Amino acid sequence: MHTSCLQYSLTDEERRIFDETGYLIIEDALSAEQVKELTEQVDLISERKKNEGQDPNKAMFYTDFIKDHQLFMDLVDYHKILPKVWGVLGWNIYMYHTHMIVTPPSGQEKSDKTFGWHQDSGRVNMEIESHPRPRLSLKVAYFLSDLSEPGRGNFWIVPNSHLTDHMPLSETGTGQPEGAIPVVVKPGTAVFFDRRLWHAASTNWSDVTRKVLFYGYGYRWIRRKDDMTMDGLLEKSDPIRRQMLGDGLSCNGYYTPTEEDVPLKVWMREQGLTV
Ligand SMILES: O=C(O)CCC(=O)C(=O)O
Repeated sequence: MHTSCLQYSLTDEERRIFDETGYLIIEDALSAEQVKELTEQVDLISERKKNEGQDPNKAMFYTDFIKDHQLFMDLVDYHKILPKVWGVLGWNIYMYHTHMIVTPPSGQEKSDKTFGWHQDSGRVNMEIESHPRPRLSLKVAYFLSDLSEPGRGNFWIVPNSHLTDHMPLSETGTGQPEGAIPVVVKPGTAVFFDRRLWHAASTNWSDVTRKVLFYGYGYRWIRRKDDMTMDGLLEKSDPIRRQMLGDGLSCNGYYTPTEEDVPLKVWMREQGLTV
C-alpha cells in the first residue's frame, strides 16, 4: 500500500453519511479508462458464460471473478477505496465475497412488481440475537454501465433502513417499500452499502445492459461466501493484499490475530493511525 492512498481516507462527513444512511456514493472512483478496460473483461466473461449455457436474456450472477483478470484483482485493495473500507470496519478485515452482475434488457413491460428486498448475510439475520443487527460487513459496488437514469436495472435501496430488522412489503406483490429509491449513478461510481441496508436488484426496462462489480468486505472471523479461488494468487500478492484475500497464519489468528496475521494493522500503525 502506498502512503498516497491516505488522501482517500474516510472523511468525517463520509462517516456521518454512511452511519446515518447506510450507504455512501463515491463518484469517479474509477477513471474512464478503468471503466473501459474492466467492461471489456466483463464482456469476455459474459460471452464465455453464454457459450457455457447462460441465458442471454437473464441476469448473469457470477461470483469468484478476482481470479479472472488482474484488473479485478487490483480492485481488492484499490487505493481510492480500501482506506474508506478500513475507515468503517477497522483493520481486522478481508474480502469475503465478490460477484459480478450483468443485467441485459428484460424486454418486459414496465411493471410495479415488488423487487427482492433483503439484507445481506442470509441466516446471520436470523441467528444473531441482537437489535439492531450488527454491521459485520459492507459491499462496494462499482458501476460500469450508465445508470444515470432509473429503469436500467438500477440497484434499489431504502436509505436509513440499516437499523431496521423488518421491512414491511405489500401483500399483493406490487409496489416497493416506503422510501425506496433507485441508485442513479454514472459509470465509474462506487457505492458503499452496509450489509443491513435493505436493498434489491430491479428489472432492466431499458435497452442498456447493466454491468456492476460487487466487492464484499467483512471481519476476518466471517466465513467466505464463495469459492474465492486463490490458486497462485497469494504468492503474487503483497502482505496487505494477502490479508484482503483471506490469508492468515493459523485458525486462531482469525479470532485473535497476531501482528503477522494482519499486515494492515502494522502498516496503519506505521502511518501513525490509531489501531
Ligand atoms: O443487483 C443488484 O442491484 C443487487 C445486488 C444485491 O442484492 C446484493 O449484492 O446483495
